[in-house]
This record gives sequence, C-alpha cells and structure tokens, in this order.
Amino acid sequence: MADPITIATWPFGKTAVEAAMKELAKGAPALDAALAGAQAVEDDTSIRNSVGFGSIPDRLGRLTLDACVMDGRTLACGSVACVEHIRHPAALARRVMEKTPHVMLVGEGAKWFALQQGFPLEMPYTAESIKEFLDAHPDKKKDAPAGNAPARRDGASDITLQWGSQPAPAPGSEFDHDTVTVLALDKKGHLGGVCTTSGLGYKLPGRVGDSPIIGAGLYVDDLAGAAGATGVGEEIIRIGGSLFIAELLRAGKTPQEACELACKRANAAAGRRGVHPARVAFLALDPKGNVGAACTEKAAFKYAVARGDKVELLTAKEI
Ligand code: SD4
Repeated sequence: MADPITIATWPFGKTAVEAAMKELAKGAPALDAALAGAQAVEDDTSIRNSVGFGSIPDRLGRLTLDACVMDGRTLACGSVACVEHIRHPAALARRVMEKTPHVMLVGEGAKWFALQQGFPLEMPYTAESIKEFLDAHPDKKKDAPAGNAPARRDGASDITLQWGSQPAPAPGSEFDHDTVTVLALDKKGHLGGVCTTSGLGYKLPGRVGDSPIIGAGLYVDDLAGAAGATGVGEEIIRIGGSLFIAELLRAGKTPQEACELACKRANAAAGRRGVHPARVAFLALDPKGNVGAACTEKAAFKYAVARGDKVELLTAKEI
C-alpha cells in the first residue's frame, strides 16, 4: 500500500490535483485519477487561453488539441495529436490505448476514431477566444516557429508565438500556459500520467509539440518513475525530456535531481543553436511518492501537489 499523491503543471494544476485526489482517495487506479484531473482542466473554460475548449487556436483560427496517457504498470500508452472538435482529447488518447493496437492517431483519423467511439463533435470556441484571435491578427506576426530555423539572437523565446502581435503577459501569469500534465501514484503503488494541451498559441497549422509524444511530454514506468513536461515543445522533443528523466530515476537519481538535469540538458541542446534559455519545465514523481520539479530561466514554473488532504502550489527551482 502507498500513500496516494498527485502532481500537475501550472497554477491550474490545483484543479487537476483536487479532482485526481478525490479518485485516488476512493482507491481508483493512478491513470483513472490522472485522467479525471486532466479532464477537469480541459472542461474549465474559465482557464482562458489555456488547455482545452476556449484556448488559443492556430494561425488559421482552428483549435487543435494534443494529448497522451500512459499506464506505469504495463507501459500501455495512447495519444492523439492535432485533433479538432473533441472536448476530451485525453480520454480519446486513452481509447487509442485501450481499443486499438496503435499508440498514436492524428488529425482527421483521430477525429473519425472519436466518432466511432461515440465522442460528440463540438465547437471549441468561446466568445472570448474568438475575440482574442481577431485582436491578435497572428498572420501579421513574422516570427517562425523554432523548428530547425536559425537561432534567434535577440533573446526572444519562441514561446512568444503564443501572443501573435500582442505583447506577452508577465511571465508566470495564468495566461501563458496551455498544458496540463498530471502524474499520480495510487494506493496500490502504481503510477499513471496524462498530458493534454492546445499546444503553442498561434502555432502553424499541423504543428505538434511534445505533449502527445510519449517520451517527450510524458513518460510513466512503475519500475522507474513518472515524468512530464511543459514549455516550448520543440526543445522538449529534442532531448526526449520525459524519458530522459525516467531513465535518470531508474538509475537512482531523485525526482528533483532528474528534473534539474533535464533542464540543463535542454539548455545545452538549445544553446547549440544559439538559443538560451530553452524555456522548458519538468516535473517528476517516483514510485515512493517523492516529487521534483525544475524549470529553465524565465519559465516561472509553478506546480500543484496533493497529498492526503493537503493541496499546495509550489514554485519550481530555476536552472
Ligand atoms: C507545446 N509543451 O505544445 C506545449 C506547450 C506548453 O505551457 O506546455 N505550454 O509545445
């Protein structure tokens, strides 16, 4: 028997860990709890510009969602990317895991699968999200996404893409984050994790970040630990961030040490293209219930932790 614990990204992670902890307290498996937590954030349109409905669309004004799930007992996992008109992409990712021999479905295929599975097609826009899109005129923005493009040397991060032609809000404000990653340890000592996002705001149509990629945005293994990521997905993908952390945990590092090493690795990788900092953040949970989190400079990463009756919002160490 283990003491259940759950952690989630960003201040809205509190909504996630509260919902997840309710499930864990009832004895639910870690993956069910993490999914309940992620879905509570997907459903919350008051979390403006953020995860799920009402969040920032791509440059054509279309909201496309990415999500994945992973079960630490079996390494079963599922993922959807660039899927439109589905309210609960994390639940859809779980169906991919449970009902298909595949790990990942994208775009139209993911949408057809959702219909086949009985998910309703819905309009994901709110009055606020439409107004913000129109105000932002993202097509006028000249920045290109990081990709393998030449490094920017003006200190600006690619995450400023989120804001189109609008000035970016203060770092750490509720508006500049759009991914919830929820990691959970259940009473039986099993780990589960979910990651769900609308991706970078005003991204190029078709762009997929780290969040639905197993090993980048999420990795969960009962025999090592669970890790998740948020921030500039291109930088996280380059270093296989979450798998990197899981392997460090397997090799005996603490969750805190592993998250810090992943930030260092991300900065080193970004530095090879002249970019600093990488603007990424990681969180991790080991099978004993130890947690860790770290972010690179300027990521101003906060995360929520629920253990027993206690829910805390903590600030990650900057590397
Ligand atoms: C992405 N990692 O699509 C996500 C964005 C994010 O808080 O985490 N924002 O690249």
